[in-house]
Amino acid sequence: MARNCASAWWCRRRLGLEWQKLLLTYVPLSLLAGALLAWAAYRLQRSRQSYREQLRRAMAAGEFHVEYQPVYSQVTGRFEGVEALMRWMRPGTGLVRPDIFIAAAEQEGVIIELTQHLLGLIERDMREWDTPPGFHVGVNIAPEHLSSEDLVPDVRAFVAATAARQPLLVLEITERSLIEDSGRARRNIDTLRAEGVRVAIDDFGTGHCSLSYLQKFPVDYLKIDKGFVHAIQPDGEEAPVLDVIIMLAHRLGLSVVAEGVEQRFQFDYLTERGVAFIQGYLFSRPLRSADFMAWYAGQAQPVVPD
Ligand code: G
Ligand code: G
Ligand code: MN
Repeated sequence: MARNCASAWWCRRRLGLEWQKLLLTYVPLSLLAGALLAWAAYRLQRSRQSYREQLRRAMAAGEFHVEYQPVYSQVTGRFEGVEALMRWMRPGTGLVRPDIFIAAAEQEGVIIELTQHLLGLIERDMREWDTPPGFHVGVNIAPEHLSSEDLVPDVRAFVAATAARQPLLVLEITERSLIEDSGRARRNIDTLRAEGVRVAIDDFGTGHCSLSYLQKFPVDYLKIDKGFVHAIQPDGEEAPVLDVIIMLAHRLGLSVVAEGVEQRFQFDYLTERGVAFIQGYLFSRPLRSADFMAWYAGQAQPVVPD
């Protein structure tokens, strides 16, 4: 090196310039690498954070809201209730599908907490409503909650908190709840029905066949899954499985709620067969509380869909 350097001073200066060049190239690069590493570590930690913690954090952060889908009574020609459907708007991700986060909450043992959170959100929303006494409010209850010690106090707290509106609470339970019951679910249902709460079997016909359970369990409504409604043909051809379910429900003294009704011909088919309640996009999608209130205010007169 000494041979290339004209003087010691020049040599030192050359060396300094080399270092400067190195620093200018590698410092930003290493900073970038560090940032990337930190981001990767954050992502890893977030994905390792259990779903349970993520759900709890989301509840605390207020990321859940409720949408309400109106239910039409063909007996009165009015909207006599809603089904409450939970929604998770996750920052950075968007809307998480409820079947995914509900299933995760069930697996991770937080479905009871999540449903308690839901009940609190409904209570808050209902303070703004002006629905008449007896307005149906359907809430989906998971099997674990139904057969827990929490259900009766949770429901009583909800009824007390919404006493100003006097809603008729409808617990929507699945066929799975009936099959897995060890006795407590039945006792909970008996207790709550005696206090004026009603029970609906949700998504009927999609789970395991529970005809024998239907006879043993005291329930009030049977909600026909939208799959059967979508089997109705526009030409009026018969849908035999649907017809049998409707007849069975009526023989058992249950009112029928049809879900997923999108078309007028489906509405006609169902009402001709005495289906009392209709829910679906034909009338309305699930709406946020404020949108539901505005929509409901416009429904003062009985309606018949075109
Ligand atoms: O609204 P929709 O597609 O988005 O709901 C999908 C499924 O998630 C439905 O089967 C519905 O029963 C279920 N679901 C929606 N909200 C709740 C809730 O609050 N609790 C439970 N247990 N299920 C819910
Ligand atoms: O709890 P349950 O599985 O019944 O929830 C009802 C589901 O059906 C929700 O996911 C809701 O968004 C959806 N839904 C409501 N009305 C309609 C409809 O008219 N058509 C279809 N395809 N889905 C509907
Ligand atoms: Mn439901």
